[in-house]
Amino acid sequence: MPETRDSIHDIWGPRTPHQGQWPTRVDERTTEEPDHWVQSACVLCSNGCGCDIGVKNGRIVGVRGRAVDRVNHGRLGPKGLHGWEANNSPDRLTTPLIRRNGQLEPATWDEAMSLIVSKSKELIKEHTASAIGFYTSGQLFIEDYYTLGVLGKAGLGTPHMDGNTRLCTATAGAALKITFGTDGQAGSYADLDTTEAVLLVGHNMASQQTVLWARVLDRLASPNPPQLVVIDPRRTFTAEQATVHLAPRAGTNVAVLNGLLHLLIENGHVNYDFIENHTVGFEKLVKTVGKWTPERVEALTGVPAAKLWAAAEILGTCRTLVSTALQGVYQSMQATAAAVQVNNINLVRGLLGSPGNAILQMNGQPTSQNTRECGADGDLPGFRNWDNPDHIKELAKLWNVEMDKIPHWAPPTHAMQIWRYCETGSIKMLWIQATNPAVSLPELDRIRKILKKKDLLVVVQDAFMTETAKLADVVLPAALWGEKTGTFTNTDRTVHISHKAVDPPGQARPDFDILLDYAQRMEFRDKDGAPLIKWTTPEECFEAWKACSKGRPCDYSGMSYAKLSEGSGIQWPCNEQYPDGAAHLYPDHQFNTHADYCETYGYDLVTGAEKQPQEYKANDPNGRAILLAADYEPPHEEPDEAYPLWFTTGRVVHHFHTRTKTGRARALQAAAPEGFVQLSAEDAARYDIADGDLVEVTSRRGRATEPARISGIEPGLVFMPFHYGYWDQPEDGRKRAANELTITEWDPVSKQPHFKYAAVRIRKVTA
Ligand SMILES: Nc1nc2c(c(=O)[nH]1)N[C@H]1C(S)=C(S)[C@@H](COP(=O)(O)OP(=O)(O)OC[C@H]3O[C@@H](n4cnc5c(=O)[nH]c(N)nc54)[C@H](O)[C@@H]3O)O[C@H]1N2
Ligand SMILES: Nc1nc2c(c(=O)[nH]1)N[C@H]1C(S)=C(S)[C@@H](COP(=O)(O)OP(=O)(O)OC[C@H]3O[C@@H](n4cnc5c(=O)[nH]c(N)nc54)[C@H](O)[C@@H]3O)O[C@H]1N2
Ligand code: SF4
Ligand SMILES: [Mo]
Repeated sequence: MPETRDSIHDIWGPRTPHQGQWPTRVDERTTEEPDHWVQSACVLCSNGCGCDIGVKNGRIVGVRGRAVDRVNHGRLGPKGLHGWEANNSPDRLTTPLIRRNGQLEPATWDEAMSLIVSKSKELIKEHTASAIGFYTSGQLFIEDYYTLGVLGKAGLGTPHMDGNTRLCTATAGAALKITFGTDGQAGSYADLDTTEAVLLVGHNMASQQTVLWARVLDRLASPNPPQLVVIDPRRTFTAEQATVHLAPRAGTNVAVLNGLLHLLIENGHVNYDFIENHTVGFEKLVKTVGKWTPERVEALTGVPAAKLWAAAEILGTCRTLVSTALQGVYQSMQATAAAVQVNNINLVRGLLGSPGNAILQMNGQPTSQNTRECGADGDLPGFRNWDNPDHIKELAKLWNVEMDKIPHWAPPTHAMQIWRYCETGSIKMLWIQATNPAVSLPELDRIRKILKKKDLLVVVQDAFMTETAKLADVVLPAALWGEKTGTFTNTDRTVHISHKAVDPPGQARPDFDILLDYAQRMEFRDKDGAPLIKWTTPEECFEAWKACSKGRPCDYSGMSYAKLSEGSGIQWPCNEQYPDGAAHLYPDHQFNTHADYCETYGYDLVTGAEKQPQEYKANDPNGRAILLAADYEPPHEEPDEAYPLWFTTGRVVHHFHTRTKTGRARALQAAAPEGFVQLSAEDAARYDIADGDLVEVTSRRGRATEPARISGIEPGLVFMPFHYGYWDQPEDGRKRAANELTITEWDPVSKQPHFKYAAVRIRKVTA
């Protein structure tokens, strides 16, 4: 059976050095010869690699990278090549389940949907739709999100809808809005093909977007390699390749980035023309970063002054620069404040909007961009501004409903607050879709308690019996990728279509069908009494979404299912001006900050308070980018005598999140069968811990026990991957999930929780 390469051991595959045009290499892995191939793209990270699904006798038997795809030029990584095996797992949910007398029992679709609908109607009657909350995902399709967004906002009228994207890319969205006026990535992956320098902040690209990293490795192997600056407290695969690796103390990103900005300005490595003509806020930035001399940065962060200088020299002298940020920024202290400083580095140098220049406030999940675009989270569809009545009016017109039906009297409720309302009892029905909060949210003991509450009806829509589904009142079996048709958008605005290749198992149904069924049974109407949801197929929904997006930055109006199926990935905006999509936003350095167009009127970075529209309009940036300064703030919980170590969490290359898929792909699970506690050699010696010893980690919120792994990490810091929940719990029954330990706190602006810091203590349990 063709397996073109061993991606489990050789993660990135053989080098194809390049400069300017990344060569094609088609990776394929099938377990049987397919009788046909179906066009799709991978959904196991935000990279969105184009692939074809191999089908034999109605079953998925493998995948093959699409040579013509603009994202991956044929390549696939270990998750992409193996993850599909989960579709065929015998563990798939095949029938709805309803909890009766404490037990989840098989039920018909009609019983399950009737129960959800009668509960919804009862709650609306007694408490208004505000008693209903949705906790959705970054892993569904555009068609699902848009349907959900419309039925939630114009059907039910509940403000309580957000996704696990709050844990993932809320900060990416916030940072882009704050600097450029609206969400949307200012650059393309292709910029990596020519750029002179790459800055990766809190982003372990080598493990987390393996195919994108292959693109970087191929540049590094070329005669004209880019310089690489990596900021990460751990010596990751990514950091190993760095020209300069800054390893700051966890939680000190703002100090390091301010130190870099200070050196850029002090050394005159800034583009004053650009700053003067295309930005606002430079003076305040100069003042704020001026305090962050290399010596002061070193004292606070542990980054040697000479290394900061070396990094600033690269960032200050390169003629093109691609900067990225991910969870080491978004889930760490001062998330939005730090992410915005990454934007500021490119801005003060004027490196934006042209080949080789990009700011990628990375996404993580395959479709989290779409949760934000379609308004299935705390955003409005089409990057509209909840505080701008004209934007609400546009939506009301589009959906043919009264303006007041659409909640806009306060910011949409963010996920952490939704969970709080469930805890306090004002939300009485929580519909969870394509996410596994009983493993992925902070402070799991609290989350389990909430899910078990008698006065909260929990609906879980998933393909597997997850830790969360086990605690649900109603379980809806969902079709997975490959079993349904839809579209989605990767980090660099590339939209792919994924066609249905096989039927879902048993009675499992596509999420789209489940949502339409709910809308129909709820009898949602527009203001003329016609059905609110006017589409019955994914393609019709895509057409409706195109109309909603037209004229907004994420303009899909020039795309169609046919066009997406002919090629292999189209970037938005795609419209009359850009019929084949645009590689760069802001080529003319005109940004989306006009008061009547922008997605936010801004925030106070320290308190998170949203600014008043009048305040923004009085100083309308009118198309200039906003250089927002932020000073360093110490964290609330710091190591002390009782909990003397820092704790941080993240990922490994072979697993995706709570492993519902990768844990069911034989070779991936075999490559990383269990979690670990990563320690520095210094700390291991101090606590008399050897590699492989079982170590108990305790925080103020819980404990978890895993084997020690002694390797490249800053002393004083302990790392655990968060992949290991309980569905395949080892015999000993010990608590092992990293999120037993994490803290219920979030960034004031983006409301993204702090998975990357907590104070802990450790002890050896057994050798
Ligand atoms: N293999 C694999 N790939 C994935 C995923 C997966 O689960 N597995 N998930 C996808 C998703 S949804 C996401 S969001 C992305 C996440 O991708 P990444 O953000 O790259 O992954 P993480 O491991 O969460 O965190 C990145 C790094 O942040 C560092 N870090 C921790 N604290 C700090 C800090 O204070 N400052 C700095 N500068 N760095 C810090 C950690 O050491 C870690 O190496 O990956 C996507 N790709
Ligand atoms: N400690 C710590 N915690 C973290 C993080 C961290 O770095 N550290 N990272 C956070 C981040 S960035 C993320 S993105 C989250 C991820 O956390 P989760 O979203 O909880 O993780 P997944 O395991 O991807 O859960 C997705 C679920 O959707 C199901 N599913 C997949 N496809 C479909 C579909 O098409 N339809 C339906 N209905 N279901 C489907 C899967 O079976 C799975 O149960 O975790 C967050 N939690
Ligand atoms: S890099 Fe991401 S999208 Fe590409 S194959 Fe790997 S998991 Fe899939
Ligand atoms: Mo994520």
